Amino acid sequence: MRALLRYSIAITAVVILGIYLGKHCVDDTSVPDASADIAPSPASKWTLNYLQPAAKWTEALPIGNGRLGAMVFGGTESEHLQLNEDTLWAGGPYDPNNTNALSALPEVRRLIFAGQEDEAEKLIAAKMMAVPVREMPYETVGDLHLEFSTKPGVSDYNRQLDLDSAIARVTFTANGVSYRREVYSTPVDQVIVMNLSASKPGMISFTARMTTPQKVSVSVEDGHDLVMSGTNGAARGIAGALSFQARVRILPKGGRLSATDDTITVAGADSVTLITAVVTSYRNPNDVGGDPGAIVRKQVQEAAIKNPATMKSEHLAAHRKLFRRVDINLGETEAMTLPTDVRITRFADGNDPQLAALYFQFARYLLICSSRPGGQPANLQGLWNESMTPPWDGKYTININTEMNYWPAETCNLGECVEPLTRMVMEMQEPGSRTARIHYGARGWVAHHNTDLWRATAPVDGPNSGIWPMGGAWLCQNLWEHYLFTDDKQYLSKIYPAMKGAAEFFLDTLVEEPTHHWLVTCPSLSPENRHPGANTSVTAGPTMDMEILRDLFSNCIRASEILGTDQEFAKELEATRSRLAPLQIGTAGQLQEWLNDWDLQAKEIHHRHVSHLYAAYPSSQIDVNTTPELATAVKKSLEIRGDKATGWGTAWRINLWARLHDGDHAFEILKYLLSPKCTYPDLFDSCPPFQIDGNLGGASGIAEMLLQSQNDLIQLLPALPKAWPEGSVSGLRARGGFEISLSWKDGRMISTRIHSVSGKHCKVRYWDKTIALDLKPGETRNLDSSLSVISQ
Ligand code: FUC
Repeated sequence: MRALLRYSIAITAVVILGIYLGKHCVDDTSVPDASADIAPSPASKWTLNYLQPAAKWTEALPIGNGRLGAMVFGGTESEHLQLNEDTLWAGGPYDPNNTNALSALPEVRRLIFAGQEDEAEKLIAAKMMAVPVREMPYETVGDLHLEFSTKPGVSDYNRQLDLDSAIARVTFTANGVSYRREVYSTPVDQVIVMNLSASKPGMISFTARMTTPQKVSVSVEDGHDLVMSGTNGAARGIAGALSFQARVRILPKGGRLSATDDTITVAGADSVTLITAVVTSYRNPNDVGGDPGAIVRKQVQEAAIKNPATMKSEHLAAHRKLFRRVDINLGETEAMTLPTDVRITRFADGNDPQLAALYFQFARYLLICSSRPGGQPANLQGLWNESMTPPWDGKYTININTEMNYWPAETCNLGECVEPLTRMVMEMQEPGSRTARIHYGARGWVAHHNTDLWRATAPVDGPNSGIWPMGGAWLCQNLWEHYLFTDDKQYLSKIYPAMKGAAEFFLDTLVEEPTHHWLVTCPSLSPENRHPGANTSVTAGPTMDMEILRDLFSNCIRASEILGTDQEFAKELEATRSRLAPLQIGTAGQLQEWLNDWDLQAKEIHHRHVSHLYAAYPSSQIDVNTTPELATAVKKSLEIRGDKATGWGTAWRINLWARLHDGDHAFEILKYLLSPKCTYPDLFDSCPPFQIDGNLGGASGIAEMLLQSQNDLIQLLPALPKAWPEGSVSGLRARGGFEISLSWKDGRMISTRIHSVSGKHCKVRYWDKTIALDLKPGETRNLDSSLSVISQ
């Protein structure tokens, strides 16, 4: 308790200092060499703080440059960096399509329409699933350990993750010596840099070694490089085809270096820098012929001779270019002075609005660190995974999780981070067209509910989750959103072929259901919810499929107009769209999840997925302004489903309640998301176990509470909860190419700034007042709470 009090006083002082510095010094990118500076950094409001080292992985702190990541444990007697590289997955290029699938398709459809979905499920399991039936897992690189000769007797311990500089820090005192450690993964030089320093010369001694569950050999080169070379694992009969290398260069100032076959010891150094590079031989899903040894040697060599201050300032600049675009203040209280793990346990008490702001910025940090242009998209765990067999293989689950990862990308001004997702969709077209042809005899391309590094697209895991042909179509919606936010026609012409191919698949595979003669998908399912028809999820025309198709077709039609192409195709889509099964309101007043009104009899009435509510979020087909009756049905469905779910299921509900303009309800759910039930001590989302989607979906929900821009209307503070009476946010993005900053007091907007990045016309609404604005790209307007234009 006394330690806590001492910490509180210290942090209060540094927070005040931090706020002061934040206001008065704009940038500190010209920082001197960190190894020379051992004073603890002032804790800024964007810092995660702890009073003890991480005892387990979900207490360690994530760093990453989009491709190369680490979890930093911050021990005093040892340091542990668990390493990840985003292309280190099991297996190699493979073709999982099942040549038996097509011949089984007519019978599967017949059984489903005859109400024998359980029989259909058996046939699907026997004939239509991928071979192998599971995809490849994402794997850990391994671990770098430093064992220090520091003995017990440590005081003033502090461990931080500074989101604004993307640096993990550890400071403590032992036997009269102050120690400081900084670790960051730089997107500029593609290496992880660790600086160790001490207040007295000659006080840093440790032995470095690497461990891993991978097949590797570890050696020491030139007395200062620890080199781990290996090959990835085989999985499910697919041989490992990747090689990889991790190289750690140890650069002491003062002291001595000595080595064994596989360890390096530093004795009595004044300071030490470690530079770690990891690369695999992956080039693209069909090419694994890279030379990781040559690349890591070059990366380490170049980083080792670079001026350390330059390396750090370039890292800070690259990170802050993205991170500093958005600022947010939801209110600040004394609770900010507590360690982050303690704050999570108390958030529901209602006295710590700043933790919601920190959670929001942490999600933006995670997206920046796990999804930078040129790398792989953020997977189920973003970039961070300690296992060879992570939960759900750490893959891309595209029946919600991957899409959710990118929900905050546009609203929270991180549009560049969508590039890896766009590239993944581009790469999925070719394998997806094989799956379309082999499994369905169709044109275009299709992906089911998962994909991996190799871009597998066939149905996996089992019929109850796998036989869902909408994964590619939903991903196209994320890409379309990027177009809506940027108005970038060049981008649109790049993604249009993927949208068109996704739509073509459905033109060839939609079938008429026998009762109403609506066009439906079959076989399919409402992600992963068993219906009471036959205690299986296998069905025809679930509501979500129809909603995704309405978006896909409408977007293609719109794109064909904008790009001046494919008029005939657009007409065909229009005709098909009008025959899709409509949205239906069930007897309980709810939006029906299936063609039949089964919702209230479903076994898992509180199911984590709220797939049929896709139309209200992330889509905007259902909107409180334009379709109030359907919005009421969505509300009813949400009430039936309940507020609590897995981490990501909870986050989805926040976005939905925000879209229903019920900020207080959204906030109540946020309290649950930001409690130990759904959040680990390091702020990682707990599904459980760890999945990054809840973090990213949660941030998106907070953004939706403050600003919405669907259906050509920018709405200011549409779902502001009473818990945040005063605050401000800057840099949020709105569809059409606008950037919005606003502030509020006593629950009312007091000022808003609209900046046109590329947009021209917009309609802005606050409460019941709406105005139309015409802006030139680059122009900024200020509005007050009456929505008067107060300056231009
Ligand atoms: C979906 C969800 C699970 C889990 C998995 C990764 O299948 O239904 O809860 O999040 O993805």
